[in-house]
Parts: sequence; structure tokens; C-alpha cells
Amino acid sequence: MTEPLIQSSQTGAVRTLTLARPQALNSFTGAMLEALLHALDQIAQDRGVRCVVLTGAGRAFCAGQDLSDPLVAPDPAPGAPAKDLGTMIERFYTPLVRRLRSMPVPVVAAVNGVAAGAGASLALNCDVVMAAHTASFVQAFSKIGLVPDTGATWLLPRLVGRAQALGLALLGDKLGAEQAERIGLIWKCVDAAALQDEAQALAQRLAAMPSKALAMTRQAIDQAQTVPMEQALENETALQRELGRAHDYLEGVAAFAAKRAPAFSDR
Ligand code: T3D
Repeated sequence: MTEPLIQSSQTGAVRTLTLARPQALNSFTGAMLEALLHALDQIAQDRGVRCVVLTGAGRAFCAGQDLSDPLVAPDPAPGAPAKDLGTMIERFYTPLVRRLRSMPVPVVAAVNGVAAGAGASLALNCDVVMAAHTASFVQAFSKIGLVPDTGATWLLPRLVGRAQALGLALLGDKLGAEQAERIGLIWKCVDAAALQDEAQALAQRLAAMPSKALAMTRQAIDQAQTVPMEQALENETALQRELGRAHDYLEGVAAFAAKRAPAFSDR
């Protein structure tokens, strides 16, 4: 039997998805991207899951596109037709960004090792990025004559500003996790031995929080990146109006008044 390309396990309401091609640094093939999208789609429908952790098997998080995949590997034979990389992006990478950024529950990246190319973008598209101090982030695209993709051109300047974004994207140097935390690329860098426990603890904490409000918080912050303040104020009002009518608000305020832990259930 073939091993799954995405391993899935669950503790309480936290689903952990592990990229599982360690022999190729968990680089993406079409089949693996398809399996990841399928797993995320399934989680989005499953009310028993309230937080997702994404991590990698072995020494890497994800080395981006598998450059030996026949779908994208250039054919050096004279006159051979060029590969249409846009097809791969439209089929897999763009849906992956859209899926992650519209998940009804928070997604935590537990970056256990190198995250390169679309692998770095995968991590940075998650809601909270925690990395082992031995992990690193590489905008590998320029080294092979490509532009940053999978949302990286949108994300990088917003996370670290234009100067750092361009430095990282043009040079393609490895950025260690500690520096990634310092410049605001990621949320937190932790001891490598503690990464999975810390990521699980964070995920359990998020799983106990009001999922619908968390998903709308992501939506509001993302929308606010591209609209004037007046529009952001209107967006906040609309979202607050909707949340004010939802069960979790009732429950949150009742729990606060009763000095007990809330039991949130909205999705
Ligand atoms: O193409 C499209 O569809 C467009 C979309 C593109 C999205 C992208 O992600 S483009 C960027 C693709 N990724 C890269 O360019 C990264 C290439 N890899 C590296 O730069 C380095 O391997 C790393 C910085 C990730 C790690 O370096 P290091 O020194 O820790 O490991 P290594 O020795 O370079 O790699 C170990 C093995 O993994 C090696 O195989 P071997 O020699 O042991 O048989 C290496 O070839 C293999 N490997 C690493 N990355 C990839 C890979 N094999 C296929 N594809 C990879 N991306």
C-alpha cells in the first residue's frame, strides 16, 4: 500500500496535517497538492475540527514545487515545448491560497525545517506561523528564474515592508527562523524540540475560541490591506452586526458574567 502524501491525525478538535514526502523535502507534486486541497476541503465541512496544524515530516517543512515533476520540469530537448507553469498555479497553488484564507477555522503552521518557494508561501498563508529555531525561509524563486508565487508578492511586503520583501525575493537567501521572527515575517520562533508541543498547545487554545469570530477577524484584516479606512470601518460594522446576532457572542458575554469558561460552537 502506498503511504499517504498528507498524513492526518486529530487530538480533540485539532486536526494535524503533515506533508509527507520527506525523501524530497516534502516538495509539492500535483498529487500532493491535490491531497492537501482535498484534506482542507474536508476539514472546512467538519464541525468537529476547530483548528488545523500544518507541518512537515522529516527535516524539512516544504521545499516548494518538486522541480523534477514532469508537469513543470523543463524538457531540455531542442524544440521541446515549454511547460505552462500558469496551468499548475491555476490548478493548485491559487486554489490553495484561497482555501487557506477562507478556512472557517484558524490554521497554524508548525515550520519544522526549511520552507522554500511555494513551501514558504504555504507557511506564510497560515494564520499563525510558529517555527523551530533551526527552521528557515527561502524565497527560492529568483534562483530558478521565476517570480515569487502562491501569494508571496502580496504577503511579503505586507508582512515585512518593501525593503525587506525585495531583499528576500531578489536574493533568495536563507532566512533563519530567529531573524524571521525579528523582522515580523512569522509569529514566533521556538526551541526545535518544543515545536510540535507548542504548536499543539496553541492550536488547542485557538480551538476553544470562537471560530466564526476568528475567521471573520482574518477576513477583516485581509480586506483592510487593500481598502481605505472608511471602507474598513464599514466592513467592521457589517461583521460586528453579524457576530452580534450569533450564539458565540451570547455565550461569551454570559460566560464572562458568570466567571466561567465559555463553550463556543459557531462556525
Ligand atoms: O513550477 C511551477 O509550477 C511554478 C510554481 C513554483 C512554486 C515554487 O515553489 S518554485 C521554487 C521551487 N523550489 C526551489 O527552488 C527550492 C529548491 N531547493 C533548494 O533550494 C534546497 O534544496 C533547499 C534550500 C530547500 C534545502 O537545501 P538543503 O541544502 O537543506 O538540501 P539539498 O541538499 O539542497 O536537498 C536535499 C534533496 O532534496 C536533494 O536531493 P538529493 O541530491 O539528495 O537526491 C534535492 O535535490 C532535493 N530537493 C530539494 N528541493 C527540491 C528537491 N527535489 C525536487 N524539488 C525540489 N524543490
